[in-house]
Amino acid sequence: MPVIQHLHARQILDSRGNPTIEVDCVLDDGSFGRAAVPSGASTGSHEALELRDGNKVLYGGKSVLRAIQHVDGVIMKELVGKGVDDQRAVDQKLLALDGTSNKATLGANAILGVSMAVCRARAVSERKPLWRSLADQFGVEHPRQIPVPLMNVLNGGRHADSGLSFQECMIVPTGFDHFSDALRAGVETYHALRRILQKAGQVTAVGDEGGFAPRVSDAPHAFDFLLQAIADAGYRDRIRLAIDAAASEFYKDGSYTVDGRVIDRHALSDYYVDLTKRFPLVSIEDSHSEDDWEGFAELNKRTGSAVQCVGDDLYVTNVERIKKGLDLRSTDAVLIKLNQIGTVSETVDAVRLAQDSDWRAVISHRSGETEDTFIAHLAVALRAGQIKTGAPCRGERICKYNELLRIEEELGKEAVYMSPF
Ligand code: 2PG
Ligand code: MG
Repeated sequence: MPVIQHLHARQILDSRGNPTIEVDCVLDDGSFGRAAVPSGASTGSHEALELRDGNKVLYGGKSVLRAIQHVDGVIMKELVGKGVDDQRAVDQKLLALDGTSNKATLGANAILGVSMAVCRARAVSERKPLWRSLADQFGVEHPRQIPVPLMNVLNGGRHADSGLSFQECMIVPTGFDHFSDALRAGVETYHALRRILQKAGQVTAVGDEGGFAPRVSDAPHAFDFLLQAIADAGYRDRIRLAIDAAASEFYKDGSYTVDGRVIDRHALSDYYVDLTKRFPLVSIEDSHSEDDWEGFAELNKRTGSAVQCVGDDLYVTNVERIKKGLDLRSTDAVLIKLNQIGTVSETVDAVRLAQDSDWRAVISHRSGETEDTFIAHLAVALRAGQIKTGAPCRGERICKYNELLRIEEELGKEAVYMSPF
C-alpha cells in the first residue's frame, strides 16, 4: 500500500468570496488527491473550530494562512511516510496531533482538508471512484443508492434578505424511479418558480444557496409559491416540501421571533404542526434552538413518523450529542456536515450511529461552498439516502448534482432511487 509523500495546502475562495483551505496529497506511487473545505454562515456553537487568522488586513480577518501553515508544517511532518490503507488511523494521528476536543490547535479546516485529500489520493491509487473507495474503506456493502435531493429553492434567514424567518424552503422530488428524473423535475419546478415570482412582481435574484429570495411575509406565503410552482411544472403529489428553520438564528432568551410573532417553544411546535397539516411538509430541520433539547423532543413526539425531524446545529455531526438526542428522542434524523466535526472517519461514525439507531442521515453542504464534490460521493458511499446541496443554480451547488448524475450513469442498471418519504 502506498504511503503519503507530500501534502500541500493553499488558500482558495469559497462561494461567498471568503478564503478557505484546499489540500493536495501526493502518494509515493504518484497518486494525487485534492480536497477543499466548505464554511457555514449559520454555524452551530458546538461545531469544531474553523481556524481563521483574525488579522483584519487580510480578507477582513478571514484568511486561513495559519491553518495552511499547520498542514504544510506539523501535519506533513507527522504524516509523511504513513500508509493510507486505513483512513481511521490517518484521522487518529490528526486528532492526536491536535490534542483538543474541538480541533482548536490545528483548526478543523486544516484537519478536514487533509483527511479528505487522503481519501481522494487513496481512491486514485486504488483506481476506484471515490464513492466506491469510501464504501470499501468503511465496510459498506452495495453502495448503489443515489440520494434524494432536498433542494433549497427559497432562501431566508441568514442566507438572504427575504424577510422569511426560516432559512431554507426546499422541494423534495419523491415520486420518481431514477435520480436523473427526480433532479429534472426539481429543476423544472425551480424554473416554474422563477416565472411565478416574476409574474408576482418579485425579484428573482438568488441567495447564498442558489434559491430565490422573494419578499414574503411568512412561511405559508412561501409555501404557496412553491406549491404553485410544483403544480405548474406538473408534479403535484410527486414533489414534497422540507424546511430548515435554523431556529437558533431567531431564538433569544427563551423566545422565538418567527414570522413576526414572539412565541415560546410550545407555540413554535404548534406552528410547525399546523404547517404539516396544511402543506405536504415531510422534513423539518433545526425546528428549535441548538440547546433546546426539550423543544425538539416535543415536536418529534407530536409529528411521529409522518414528518422527519432533523438535527443540525443540535448535533453538529458529533457522536456524543447524537447519543444524547437518541436518549431524549429529540429527532429521528441527523444532518451530516464534514466540517462540523472535522475528519472523514468521525463523520462516518456519526452516520453509522444514526443508521444503526434507525434514524435517517442527510448529507449536507455548507452555505459557503467550493467546487469540491466530496459530499456527493459520501452520500452514495454510506447509502445515506438524502442529500441537501442547494438549489439547482450556482456552480458550487450544481457540481454536486452533476457528480451524482455521473455516479448514476456509472452504476447503470444497478442504480437505485428510493424516497424515504
Ligand atoms: C444549514 C447550512 C447549510 P450553513 O444550516 O443547514 O444549508 O447552512 O452552512 O450556513 O450552516
Ligand atoms: Mg441547518
